[in-house]
This record gives sequence, C-alpha cells and structure tokens, in this order.
Amino acid sequence: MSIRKAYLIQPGRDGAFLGKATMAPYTLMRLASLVPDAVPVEIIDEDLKPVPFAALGPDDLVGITAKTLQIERARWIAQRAQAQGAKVVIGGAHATLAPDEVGEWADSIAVGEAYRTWPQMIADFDRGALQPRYVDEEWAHLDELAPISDRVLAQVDENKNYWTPYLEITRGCPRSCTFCTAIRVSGRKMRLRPVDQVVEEIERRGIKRFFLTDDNFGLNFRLYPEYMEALFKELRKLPLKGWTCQAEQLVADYPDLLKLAREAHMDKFFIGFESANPDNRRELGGKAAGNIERYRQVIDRVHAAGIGVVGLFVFGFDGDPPAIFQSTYDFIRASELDGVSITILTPYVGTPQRRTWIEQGRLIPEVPWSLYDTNHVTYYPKQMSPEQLAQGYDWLARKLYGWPGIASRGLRNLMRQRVRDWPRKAFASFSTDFGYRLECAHRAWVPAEDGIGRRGE
Ligand code: B12
Ligand code: SF4
Repeated sequence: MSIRKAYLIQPGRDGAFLGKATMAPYTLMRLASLVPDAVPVEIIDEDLKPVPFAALGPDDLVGITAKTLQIERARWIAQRAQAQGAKVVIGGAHATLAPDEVGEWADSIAVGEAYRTWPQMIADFDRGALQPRYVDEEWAHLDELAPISDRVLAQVDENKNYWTPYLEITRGCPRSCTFCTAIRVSGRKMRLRPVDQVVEEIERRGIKRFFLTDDNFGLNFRLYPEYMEALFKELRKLPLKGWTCQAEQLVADYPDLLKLAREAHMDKFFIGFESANPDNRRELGGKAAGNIERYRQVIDRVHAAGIGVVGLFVFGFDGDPPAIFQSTYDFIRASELDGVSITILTPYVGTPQRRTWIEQGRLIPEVPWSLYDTNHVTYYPKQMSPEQLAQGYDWLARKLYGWPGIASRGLRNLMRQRVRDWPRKAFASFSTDFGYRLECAHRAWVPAEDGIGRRGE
C-alpha cells in the first residue's frame, strides 16, 4: 500500500464566531509540517468545516488530536473514518495520559510529543506496517523543530480564519501542582527555542498577535533571565500588536524584565493565583499560597510596568468551603484585574489529584469525558455537595461574565493604555473575558451521542 493522503483533524466544539474560530490548530500545523512534501496533507478544523468522510479511503491516514474533553468526539470521527477503510491515529493529551483506553478503538496511538514518531507512522503506514502504539517521551530539543511549512500556512490562513494564533517559545514545567498534567504532557525540564527561530517563525507567519502555548512562560524570568532578555530585545523590534502568555506570580519580582516585556509588546500575563484560600497551598506546587496581600502586590507591580493581569482561579479544593465563591468575588471586585478565568478543579487521568480521589472513592461515576472541561463537577468535593460547587460556580460566572463585569474590566484595561494605542488594544481589552463568557455557556451542555454537547442558553 502507498499513502494517498494524510488528514489531520481537530475535533469541533465551539464553532465559529463572526466567521472565525477561536482555537487555531497550532498542534496540527506543526505535525502537518512533518509530512513529506510528496504526500498531500489537509488540516480539518471541525469548528470551520466538516470532515469529508465520503472522500476517505483505505489509502488515507487520519490523525486526530484530542484533549480529554474531545476524546468522545475523536472516537465518533474515528469510527466513521474507519468505516471508509481509512486508518486512524490518535494523539494529544488524552492518548498520552490514557493510552490503553484509546488503544481499544484507534488503529494507532501517539503517546507524547510525536516529533519523531509521526514521521515514522507515515512511513510505516506507507509500507502497510502501522504499529498500534508509538511512544515519544524523550522531550525533543526545541531547536530541532521543523519550521511550519509554507504549504501549511497557505492552507490554514490563520490570520483570516482565527481570532488568535498560537506560538510555542518554551515548553515544560518543573512545578508539581497536584491537579496538573503538564509534567506528563510536556516534561519537567523547561526547554527553550532559539530566539532567532522564534523571530523567523513570527515573521514568516505574519502574525501580529498571539497566545503562547508555553505551560509556564513566566517561570523563565527566574530560570533563564538572560534568555528572556535576549528574546524581549528581539521581539521589541517586530511590529506586533500584542501577545499574551501563562505565568506565575514571581514575574512581579523582576521589574527590569517586566519593562523589557512591555517594550516587546506583551499585553497580558495569565497568572495562576489558583485560589484565594490559604488552606489549599499544599495542592499548588509552591507557586501560590492563597495570600491575598501578595496577589495585590503582584497585580500592582505588573500594572506598574504597563502589562495587564488575567487572574486564574480554581474552585473545589478540599480546603474550599461554600463561602469561597463570595470571598473570591470580593477579592476580584476590589482588585484591578484585567480579566478573570474561573474553573472547577478537574481530576484528569495521570494526576496525583485523580489517584487520591480514586483511593477515597470520590469520583462521580460515569461522567463522560466531554464534561471534563473544567466547568463541570466530576467528583465529590470535601466541604460541599457537587450541587453546591456547581451552583457557586454558576453564581460567580454570572457575576463575572455578565456584560457589566466584562465592560468594567475591559474599560479599566483600555484606560491604562496610551490613547494613541486604543485602536490597536481595544480588541485585546475585551476579548479575554468574552471568550470565558462563551466557555461558561457550556455549563448548560447535554452531551450527545456524537460526543459534541449542545450549547445551552
Ligand atoms: C495552548 C493550550 C490551550 C489553548 C488551545 C490550544 C489548542 N489549539 O487546542 C487554550 C488556551 C484555548 C486551551 C484551552 C483549554 N485547555 Co489547554 N492547553 C494548552 C497547552 C498550554 C499547550 C498545548 C499546545 O498547543 N502545545 C503545543 C503543541 C505543538 O503541542 P501539543 O498540542 O502538546 O501536541 C503535541 C503532542 O501532544 C502530539 N500530538 C498532539 N496531537 C496529536 C495528534 C496526532 C495524530 C499525533 C501523531 C500527535 C499528536 O504531538 C504534538 C507535537 O509535539 C497545554 C499544555 C501542554 N503543554 O500541552 C494545555 C492543555 C492541553 N489544556 C488543557 C485543558 C484542561 C484545557 C481546557 C479544558 C481548560 C482550561 N480551562 O483551560 C480548555 C479546553 C478548550 C477546548 N475546547 O479544547 C490540559 C489538557 C488535559 C487533558 N487531559 O485533556 C492541558 C494538558 C494543560 C494542563 N496543564 O493540564 N488550552
Ligand atoms: S505551575 Fe502551572 S503548568 Fe506548572 S504544574 Fe502548576 S499548574 Fe501545571
């Protein structure tokens, strides 16, 4: 057999908004760039177009990427592709964390990063010898990444079809927060891409704003300050409109790097405060301690450098009483945060959190993976009932993502910018909270047989 075509699919969930989708298929763009030139490759983002099942045949290789919440949809797609005779490979966080489960229905699975194994899979399929499992957990050096190819860029047309492109600069996190899968998915060692390659990629893609896929970009302020300085000095030369990244509070302790980051067009840090409750500090891997005074100081210092702060909070830790929603709301309202993300603690496969709760018999049985989306309750909390957790979350979401909340935080952010920058910055000032508002609308989901829930009112 020889391969006719490779399809790479991102399962859908949110659809498009004003003709553009939110989640650019960066993962698939990197993987598609590893497909040999002689093999046609097509990226299909289900949020933008349907999978052309009728066109699939036995000489086609279908690769699907899936986080846990997308895995039922991935299976639904896989079964239809397999019915056409195509072979299906599943990769991404869920296949990496739960390979045996996925291996029951996929023809092959990619555990880990796949920079080495995906080309091997294509070659093996081409000679009719696709193996059931490929493991790549050696954590490739990021200076060896294949550039995103021009044929992939032309096909995806990310600036036209997506609200925010993604970019990877570093990868990994040495912290050990009990609820996080980053260690298994990205490795404990922080890896860095050479600055010249980052700049080359931004220029060739023609992206003017982006969100970093880095697990904990901010930690590099402490780990690799020279690298950050060199990176910021190069980025400030580019005509960027703004960019955002995930970070932890320690960035506030590096005023010189913050200043450089601002000059490099950084708009906002998404900072994992995680909890406004000091009783939860054990679960937070040493990066947050529920210390409200420190949170305020961090926000002030980052603002002083001209950069915005989106605060990330998780609810449902064992130390959380029902009053946690009101107390967190009080903190947020009094704070100067530019955006807020609230999520419900979710015990993903492979986390210490899940292991503990299995031992304690605290997972709610038969919750579909599609509800492992961090806005549904999947376990029995310690100090409240699942209903109280869900209701508290809904109450807070309505408070935060109602139009008055979004408008006041967005305006506050805009007022911090220079007036001449308003046209450039207006989008970023409101888009983050608006995105979270859409995400929370999934609360009214009812999972359907095809693995796609239906967005409620
Ligand atoms: C960027 C990012 C996002 C972006 C979206 C990116 C996207 N297009 O999907 C945003 C901010 C929107 C997002 C949202 C969410 N995310 Co997120 N996200 C990430 C992050 C930080 C980086 C992912 C990334 O793009 N990496 C760079 C690309 C190049 O690598 P990659 O995706 O890992 O893919 C590699 C391998 O996995 C493999 N691979 C992947 N797919 C395939 C397919 C095939 C066929 C093959 C062969 C190989 C393969 O090869 C790739 C190249 O090495 C990861 C953490 C991490 N480090 O993985 C979390 C992560 C994937 N997200 C996670 C979660 C929980 C979420 C949310 C549910 C929750 C939330 N509140 O944020 C939502 C869900 C949104 C949704 N509808 O899917 C979890 C997933 C856990 C799980 N078991 O599913 C992760 C692992 C974070 C964590 N700390 O636990 N996320
Ligand atoms: S600091 Fe962030 S990326 Fe690192 S383990 Fe904790 S939650 Fe995960």
